[in-house]
Amino acid sequence: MERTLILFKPDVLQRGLLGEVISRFEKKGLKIVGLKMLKLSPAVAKEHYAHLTAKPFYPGLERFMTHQPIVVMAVEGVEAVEVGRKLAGVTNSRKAEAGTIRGDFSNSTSRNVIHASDSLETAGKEVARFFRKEELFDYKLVLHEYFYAEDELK
Ligand code: FUP
Repeated sequence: MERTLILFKPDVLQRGLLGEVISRFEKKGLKIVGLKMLKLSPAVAKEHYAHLTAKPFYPGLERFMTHQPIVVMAVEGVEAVEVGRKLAGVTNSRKAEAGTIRGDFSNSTSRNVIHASDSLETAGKEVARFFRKEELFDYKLVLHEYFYAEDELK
């Protein structure tokens, strides 16, 4: 099982979409193992977007991401990182496929509703960035056996 970090950007709360977007992950069969609301600090924004701090759009991105609360969620599932990226859709929401979260709920490269970790290595760092050990829950999701076959759960 993999864990991945999903972050709901300030536009989600403002637009009243949190429940609907979280529901996409639940319906897909991903197990929520951590969930909380917080205000991103400029320092953590710079760490989270370290690969983008030199880009011309970075100051605007940091302003947007830090001006209102966000929600972070850690989910678990088979190949959860790839599944999370697929559910999210591509960065530019105008190009994101219909049926993806960005494709269905946004129309921008910046106000694009969610972030999803892009590799297993990044996911490990991002889950640890936002959650302390005791904030992550290891529990049995009874319905997992209806989402996955035995061989997939090994
Ligand atoms: P993603 O992994 O899809 O979130 O994409 P990136 O890590 O490349 O980008 C992270 C965030 O930077 C985007 F979600 C929004 C912002 N961004 C812009 O504002 N403008 C751009 O042209 C590219 C990214």
